[in-house]
Amino acid sequence: MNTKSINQRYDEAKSMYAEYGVDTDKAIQNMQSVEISLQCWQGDDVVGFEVDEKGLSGGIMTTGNYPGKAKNADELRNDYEKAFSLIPGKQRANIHAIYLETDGKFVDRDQIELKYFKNWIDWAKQKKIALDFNTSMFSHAKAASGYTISDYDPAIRDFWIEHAKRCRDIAAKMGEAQGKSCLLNHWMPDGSKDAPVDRFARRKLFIQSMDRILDKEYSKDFVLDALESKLFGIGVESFTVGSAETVLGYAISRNILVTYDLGHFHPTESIADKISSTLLYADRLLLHTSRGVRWDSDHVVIQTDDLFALMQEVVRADALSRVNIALDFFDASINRLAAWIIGTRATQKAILFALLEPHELLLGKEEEGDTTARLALLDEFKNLPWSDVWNYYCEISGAPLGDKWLDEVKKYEKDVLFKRK
Ligand SMILES: [Mn+2]
Repeated sequence: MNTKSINQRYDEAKSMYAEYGVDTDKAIQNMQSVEISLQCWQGDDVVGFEVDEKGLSGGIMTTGNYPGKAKNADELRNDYEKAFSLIPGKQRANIHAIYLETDGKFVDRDQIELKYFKNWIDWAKQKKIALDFNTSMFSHAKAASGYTISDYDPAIRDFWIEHAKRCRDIAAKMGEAQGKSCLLNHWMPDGSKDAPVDRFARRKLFIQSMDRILDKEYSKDFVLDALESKLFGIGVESFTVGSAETVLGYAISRNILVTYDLGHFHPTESIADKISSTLLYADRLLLHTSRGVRWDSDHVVIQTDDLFALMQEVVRADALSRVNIALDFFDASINRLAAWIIGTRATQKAILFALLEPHELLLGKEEEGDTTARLALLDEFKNLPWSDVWNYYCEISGAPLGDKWLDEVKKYEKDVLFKRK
């Protein structure tokens, strides 16, 4: 499609939407203020740049061995830049604590400091993007029992509490440096393969430790703490300390954000339905877009009904300004930049689709009790030319249209990724 036909199609879409009372220009304007945080761990299969005493580095379980993954922070940042250039709008970079740069020196998790993230901060400043941050409570000898902040051993708990406190300090300084709050997500894998006899004890330890982590007050202008629940994981099938209820109750009572990950709930449980219920009690939410497939919570997010329903609920609640949105998945079986781009563009499309919904019209039908019209229109509206609005948004943002980004990724793969040792 050339620019002329993109503009022409947009003009037609604009008048079609106007018939239903929707202003497409305004929807695009709203899109421009949405930042999606891209997870660094998709770029290198959650390995990170830690150096242990023997000079080795660890990693979490990923599947796939697609060639060309980033082996150091410079490569990862280059990959990020390429991906950002193929996505409309301005996004953020989401860094895990294990992506520190220590110049070959062993620095344990309870010793991390801001200086090890200086390159990330300088890079973000130069690229005019914001950073988000995450505690890394996995792939470590002190997480071997399956528990971190709810371990029965106080020394283990102290170690991870110190890690998280340092992460908060780093995140607050990142936020201060970028003039925008840094979102710090707290997730820990604590749980067990088989059912414990004392769930209560673990959860009490969990909240006591979290209270110690959050003890120091930081301005929310610098750091926003979020706590993420999970249903289960591999090897943690029967009991997760940070279950949905544990985390929701904690987050609401401590006035921090709760994180809803699309892959962390029962397969038929609607995360969309949680938006309006949670926002009655919380100021803000963090959303992790992902895609659960059977027992895996971390497939690349695509345009599923779940994703569309989630963003519809956010927009219908007029809550775009009350949510932070981040990707959370890792797939080592496909091109890693493509994974970022597919996931971000799918998430953006779901938001744009929601922004283009003829909301007033549907609301009128609902208030009149005309549920027939509500259902009929909701289904018909799926076929309005929202992809013409998307293409126009890509065009004015300087991002590739349709599948054109894939050619760029293939070229980068040939020129850069496949040449990596
Ligand atoms: Mn997540």
